Amino acid sequence: MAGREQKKSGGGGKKKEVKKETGLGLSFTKDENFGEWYSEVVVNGEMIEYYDISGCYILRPWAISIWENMQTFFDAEIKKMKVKNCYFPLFVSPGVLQKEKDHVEGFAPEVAWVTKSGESDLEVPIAIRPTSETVMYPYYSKWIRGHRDLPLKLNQWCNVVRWEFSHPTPFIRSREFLWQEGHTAFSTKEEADTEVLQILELYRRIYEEFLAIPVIKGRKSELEKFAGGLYTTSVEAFIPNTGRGIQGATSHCLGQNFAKMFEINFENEKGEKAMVWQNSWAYSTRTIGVMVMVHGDDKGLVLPPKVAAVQVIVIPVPYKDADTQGIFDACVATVATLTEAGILAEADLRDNYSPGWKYSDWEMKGVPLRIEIGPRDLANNQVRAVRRDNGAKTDISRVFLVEQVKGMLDKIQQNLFDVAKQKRDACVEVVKTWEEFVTALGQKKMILAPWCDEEDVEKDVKARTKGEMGAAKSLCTPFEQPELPEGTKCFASGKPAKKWTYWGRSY
Ligand code: 87F
Repeated sequence: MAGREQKKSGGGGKKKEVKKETGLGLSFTKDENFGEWYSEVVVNGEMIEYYDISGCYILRPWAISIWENMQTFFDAEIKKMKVKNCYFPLFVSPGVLQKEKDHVEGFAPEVAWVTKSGESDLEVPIAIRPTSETVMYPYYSKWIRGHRDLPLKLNQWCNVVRWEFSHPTPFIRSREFLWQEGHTAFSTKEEADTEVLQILELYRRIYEEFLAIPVIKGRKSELEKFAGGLYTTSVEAFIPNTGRGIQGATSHCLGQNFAKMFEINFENEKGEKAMVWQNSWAYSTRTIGVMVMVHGDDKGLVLPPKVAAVQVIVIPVPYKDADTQGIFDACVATVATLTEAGILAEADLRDNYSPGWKYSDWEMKGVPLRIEIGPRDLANNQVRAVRRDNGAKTDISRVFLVEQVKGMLDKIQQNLFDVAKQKRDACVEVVKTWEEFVTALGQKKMILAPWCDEEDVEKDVKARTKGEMGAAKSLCTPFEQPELPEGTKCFASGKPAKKWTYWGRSY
């Protein structure tokens, strides 16, 4: 495998026997060696091909189609909110990047630079955008003059580059990734505050309604927020196998920090000079990685029907001297009927593979529903449907094909969410004391604890939990707060607790 980062395999990395003659099947299990399992699933499921630059991956059509399904939803929703799409350049001049020193400072090592064209050095090196604040905001300053120019709501679908040095993982941590970045400016803080939550709700829907992954909406701590902004909200997911939280998407209120730096001013209704209030928000191809980690199993990918490029795969099961042509015709007719009804269906009519081989192949690719048609099905005017999520087999009369398949796809979508939520909830531990916290952390839990909300205390938690597996940090303070009884103490400092906050190791 060219360019594949070789991980030192630790304990429990036993390779399973691979079916030699077919090359199908995974050699690692999700529970025994999650890291290797993940790498193998994204490659064998045809989402990713490894590339010869570390941290860069080829996104194959199977992955891009999932991205596009989410994009279609999100793009339509933000257009309803009057957000307009645009495109700003990939390159950033060093002057403008440095202008905004404070926020770039911590990120500087991750900025990639172009220093040459051909053999000659560029007069001034040019940065590649890691995010587009410094690219866009000088033009916001130019375009915004009076209150009638507001709100200004722009979004772009693009790639960004962050030259990460920690261990790269397809979709989850890559040096180049795809995202949307929204950048909006308002005359009042109230409008900005409202939009932050509207966008966060769209991110929740992407995860919960499309990817069938439960997330927690909340606010980031002062230490974990985007340092350039006023406050950061996020949706947080959890990966039970690794016991790590993962930030799913962020919606920031930037306040007036960037307006100050970039002089984004306007004349308000009273004719006075005022500064705009800004937001920025993004979700990225990381979403796809979370989906693979949460739903995938030992047979490969498991795709939620709402994002799958193929929802139903129809496979002929010919038998000796049975009516092979009749079976093939029934497969084609089944696909036509489903397609007509708006269901994404395909037939696998390849004659150089056995039905069993095809089953494994489409299971690896995570197609939600398989329809098998054999001689008995043909005789009874029925098909056999097999669910990818739980393996359940049902015989369906071809008379009720469309409604039954639609119903099953809905059930699969719901079941994936329910099972994921059940597993996530089983990993949540409510703790009150430091001892309980440490124990729960050792058990790979996502921990809900009463906290004094002080930055130094979070730093202290990080320091006290430092180790091979990485330190614990706050994930978010959920908007949905359980009752906090009077007199409850902070789990880490013993001071009066202000909020319930989620803690854990994270990606
Ligand atoms: C890496 C290098 C340089 C993250 C970076 O979250 C700068 C940055 O500003 C950087 N990594 N960030 C924060 C990005 C904040 C914000 N940008 C717009 C978002 C949403 C979309």
